[in-house]
Amino acid sequence: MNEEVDVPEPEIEAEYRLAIVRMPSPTLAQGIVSGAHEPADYVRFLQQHLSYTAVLRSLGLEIVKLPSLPEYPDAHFVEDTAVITPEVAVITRPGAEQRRGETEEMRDAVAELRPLATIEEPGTLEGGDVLRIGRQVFVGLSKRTNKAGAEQLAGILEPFGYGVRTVAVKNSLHLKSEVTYIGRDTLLLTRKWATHKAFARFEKIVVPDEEAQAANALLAHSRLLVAEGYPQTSDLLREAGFDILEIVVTEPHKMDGGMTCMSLCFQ
Ligand code: CIR
Repeated sequence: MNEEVDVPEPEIEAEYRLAIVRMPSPTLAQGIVSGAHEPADYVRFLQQHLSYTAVLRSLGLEIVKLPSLPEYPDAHFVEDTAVITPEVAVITRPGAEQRRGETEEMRDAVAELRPLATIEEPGTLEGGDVLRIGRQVFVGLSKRTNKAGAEQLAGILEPFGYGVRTVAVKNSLHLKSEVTYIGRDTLLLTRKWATHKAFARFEKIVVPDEEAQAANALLAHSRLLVAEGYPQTSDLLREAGFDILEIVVTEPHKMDGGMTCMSLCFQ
């Protein structure tokens, strides 16, 4: 695993064929929340999830829709359960113990699509901590993802030519809560990450402090899905020439999830 040195130039692809999503469960109000949010509303969540899925479909992605899992109230945040590259699907081992069982439910869905690898104990890893930009992979070491998990991921991906580098994530759920790749060699990120040396070589758009939740955006087919309700961020992106689609995600935000978290998009 590479801690300091730059890894190969990325080959970036965001032309996806498939998106795996999972229907939200009526139990979602029992999901994990970090702060004193108003609880997410199931019906509104469902509407927002359907709109999100419809947008991905309208961009040409085929949607694999998995059923809700009432025993796992956070299971619609499918991103955390697998890391999918063109070569392999890595089934994760969430640091949140109450989410661990979600991965077995994802294993079956991806087994036909890719060779499988698995993060094993004592490793923990959640997909929200994995920022893949072509063959360059940044792994956030957070409360959910530990060094053993990152090392296992590196051991799986490096033989395929990926460079894997860890970055410490403090005071935030996941790396991608703070930093996402939006195409054109550019990162959308919060101010505290803007000067991080790991990301020195990228162009950057820094979200205003009061719009920190807007940093999680999803690039798909040259369109950028961003959270609706963050006008300064949307203006910055439009001014920089990004083709944005604003999506309402008030309910996922109440559960600390966002745009990337609700799908696994891949070729
Ligand atoms: C959790 O705490 O695990 C969920 N409530 C939110 C997960 C969001 N996932 C993501 O950002 N990749």
